[in-house]
Amino acid sequence: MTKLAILEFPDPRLRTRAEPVTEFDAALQQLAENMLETMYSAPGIGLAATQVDVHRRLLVADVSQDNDSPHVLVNPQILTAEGTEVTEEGCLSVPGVFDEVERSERIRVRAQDVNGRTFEMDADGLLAVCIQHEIDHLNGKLFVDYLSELKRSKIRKKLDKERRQRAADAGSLRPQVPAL
Ligand code: GNR
Ligand code: NI
Repeated sequence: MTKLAILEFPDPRLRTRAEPVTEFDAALQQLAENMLETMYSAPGIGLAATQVDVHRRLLVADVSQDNDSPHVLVNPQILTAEGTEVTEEGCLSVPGVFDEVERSERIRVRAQDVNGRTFEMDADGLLAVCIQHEIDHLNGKLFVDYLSELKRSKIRKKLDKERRQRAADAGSLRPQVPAL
């Protein structure tokens, strides 16, 4: 098992529209396992392949308290959606940012499992929100796209600043060897 690196906003690769999965092989199974490990260790309740720079239609989710209800959805499609609800969302690709987004309250989803078998599931509450958030990722969309341009530009500046600070910290921590 391997923890994968997560792309961060405004990385343009997060804007890629993922292609359908067509090969249900050992590599896909390995990718799903690695995505679950990456999600659990983050920690997060969902992860789309797009976020780990794999542009295929695959997502994982687990909204349980005990991390014992993993869902793996390949080529997911929302069949029906009902109601609306507003949830405070966050995203592993937009660290430290939380804001309200309106989405459908209940959804019915058709997807394939890692072996290519088609199934349908109903979701509501946080799982419904999470699946909609992850399918957005597969379409190159981020939750911050639902916010105002002003908020988005503030978020971009905040993340840029944090990245610059991290880079500077890493530089000053590097052992300084005397020049020859
Ligand atoms: O961990 C996550 N929490 C979350 C909270 C509210 C709505 C959506 C999410 S998904 C997010 C993980 C993530 O970024 N998935 O793409
Ligand atoms: Ni996300």
